[in-house]
Amino acid sequence: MEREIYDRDRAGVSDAVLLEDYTSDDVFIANLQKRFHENIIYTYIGQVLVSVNPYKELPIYSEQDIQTYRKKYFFENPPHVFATSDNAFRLLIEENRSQCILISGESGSGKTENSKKILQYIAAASGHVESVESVKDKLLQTNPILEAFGNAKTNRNNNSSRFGKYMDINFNWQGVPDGGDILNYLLEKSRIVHQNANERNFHIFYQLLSGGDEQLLEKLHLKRNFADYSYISGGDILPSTDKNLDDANNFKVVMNAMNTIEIPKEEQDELLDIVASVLHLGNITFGVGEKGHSTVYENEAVHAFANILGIEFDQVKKCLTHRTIDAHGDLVTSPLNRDQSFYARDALAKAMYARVFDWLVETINKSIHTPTSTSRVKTNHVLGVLDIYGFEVFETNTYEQLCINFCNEKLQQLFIELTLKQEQEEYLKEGIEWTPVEYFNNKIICDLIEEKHVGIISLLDEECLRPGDATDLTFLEKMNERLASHPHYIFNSSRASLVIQKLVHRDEFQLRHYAGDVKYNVDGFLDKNSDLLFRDLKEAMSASKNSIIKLLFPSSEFLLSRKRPDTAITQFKNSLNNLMQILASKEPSYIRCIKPNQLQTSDNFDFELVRHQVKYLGLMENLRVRRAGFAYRRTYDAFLERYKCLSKQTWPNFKGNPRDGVQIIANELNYGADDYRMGKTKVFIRLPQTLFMTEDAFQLKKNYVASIIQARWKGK
Ligand code: AOV
Ligand code: MG
Repeated sequence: MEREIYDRDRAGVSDAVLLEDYTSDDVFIANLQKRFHENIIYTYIGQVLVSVNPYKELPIYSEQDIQTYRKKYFFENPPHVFATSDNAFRLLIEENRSQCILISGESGSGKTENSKKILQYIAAASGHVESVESVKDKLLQTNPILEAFGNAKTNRNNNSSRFGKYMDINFNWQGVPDGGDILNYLLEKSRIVHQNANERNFHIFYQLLSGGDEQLLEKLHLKRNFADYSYISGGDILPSTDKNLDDANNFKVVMNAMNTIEIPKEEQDELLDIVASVLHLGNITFGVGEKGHSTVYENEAVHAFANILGIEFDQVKKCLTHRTIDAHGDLVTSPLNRDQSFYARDALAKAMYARVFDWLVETINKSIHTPTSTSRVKTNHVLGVLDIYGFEVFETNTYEQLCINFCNEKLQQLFIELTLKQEQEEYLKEGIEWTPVEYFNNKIICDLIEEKHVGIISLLDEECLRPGDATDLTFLEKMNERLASHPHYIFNSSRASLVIQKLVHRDEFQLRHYAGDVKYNVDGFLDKNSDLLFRDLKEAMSASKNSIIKLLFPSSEFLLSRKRPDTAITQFKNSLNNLMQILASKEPSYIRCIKPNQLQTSDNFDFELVRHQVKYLGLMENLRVRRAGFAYRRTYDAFLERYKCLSKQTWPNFKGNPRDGVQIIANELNYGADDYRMGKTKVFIRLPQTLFMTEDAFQLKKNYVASIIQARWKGK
């Protein structure tokens, strides 16, 4: 029998469900390691795909590979992201069930690369229809633009996505992609004004300076030297050989992508004006004038900033050194001190960039929206791909990690809802006897964070809105008081045990997340959550001649006395809950990505580092649940259709009840009594071996029949 593509056990086992000892993480990881060293990066846990980043180009993503996985069942080929893509694609097209693929894993584990492969697969597998080729191009070209503006070099990943992304791909009735829609989450905007050692700001700044031609740079009053700009010279400015950091070339790629997306030339120009103006803004500095009030140094940067954005020079100076408050209809202006001016400047830079990023996503969406978007809602022809930050535990964790880890709690909750609960319900519906699996339901942690009036988010918002002396520490005190008895909330107090007193500092609290304990330092929580931008800055921006900036800072924002906008974390919570609703309406597939080492090098598998991730991704729990249940199930009709050739009684057509036909095949192949169950409409198979054995018999038969036919032809 041909074993080229059928070689599932070349190294280790292709499905961890097959491991003898499925409770040991050592065994599980050793299997991943063995495969990794054979350049086999994909492994299943049932239908969950585990992917280990190879940190080198492997010849496994060609057009030929796409064809290998096209219209094949999971178990016919070795594990691959193309198999996951094909499975989702076919359930969507053939069974009209809308799908989503959820990709998670820590920074640098390969989420974004896998998400691109899914898109590549869908674009190639969905056939070539002239009228939609441009839509496919557009969908593919959204990546370089969003990466230029939303990705950066970090210590963990040279091309780290600093935002979460959910993308819907829409299909027309022929099963061809005809549009899409992107939702973005929580751009890490603090990066605009500060980068850690060896990290960089968002790629676009370096790309513009390296790739823009002389004329463009002159128009934008820019010099080619990174070190001249304070917002991008704090971290790493050394040239690199990584293609992700080939700034000059990537600038061309981005500008081409903008043309493909059909962003008009004038808007492209205005967009680059804004990028340049942020660089200039970072070079505006302040001195101390009369009475300790802040004054703007009149350097080139202030002029360039005012000039490029088309704002009066005096207004720029004034908005950076004053603050106006609306006191019940009376506008009261007071001068800022030097520190406050720097704060205002940085707040403006972050607001400008974050709003422009949102604008960019919206502009891309307009370009890729399906023309008949109303009819799309009615069909289930949508495949969503979620590429979002995994669980984070650093030396010091703060506001951003709380948001990210909260997001992971919500995804885990969804996983429980969708997979475990549904799984149990299906057994019930099909009348299959089954002992429910014990699993930890993390709803208690989600509630601890988000429950109205009593959760951490509510307490934080309360402190942000409380006038007077609210500080990060009063917020912490409030939590310590209100959440003291919660089993997942740990804090330092004189009554706490010595171990905890030593472990959790006075300015920290610890959460017992589903994936492990994380300590959070409260420093900066109130500030980041309030996300204040002084009125004077908004007013100046709304006066800009740059139409994008004008649009993003509408005068209504400060003229109409509106309700205070939601805090950052509340906005995040709302958008997450919206995402959960979208995902819950779809059938999920999971890709769990693992980073093999911290050095970003190939052929290097750090066992302990992987163990850490296996734990945080909850993979052993995944495996336990899979083993406890029936890994595969198929309707009687579908099973019989494929395997009817395996018994004389069912071949070529079985006239009776399909359930009886399946039973005949199970008997013929000597299925063990415990290997399968017959439900009301489906056959349930416990382990992949049984399925593989069935598939092997099928392949043998197929080859045998083919050889007979061939022999007959030759004989003629
Ligand atoms: P991430 O998306 O999970 O990190 P990426 O997908 O950006 O991680 O992967 C990081 C780098 O690893 C890429 O730039 C590639 O160099 C390499 N890589 C990943 N997957 C593959 C693959 N299948 N084949 C070859 N190289 C690969 V983050 O966005 O930081 O959380 O925020
Ligand atoms: Mg990424």
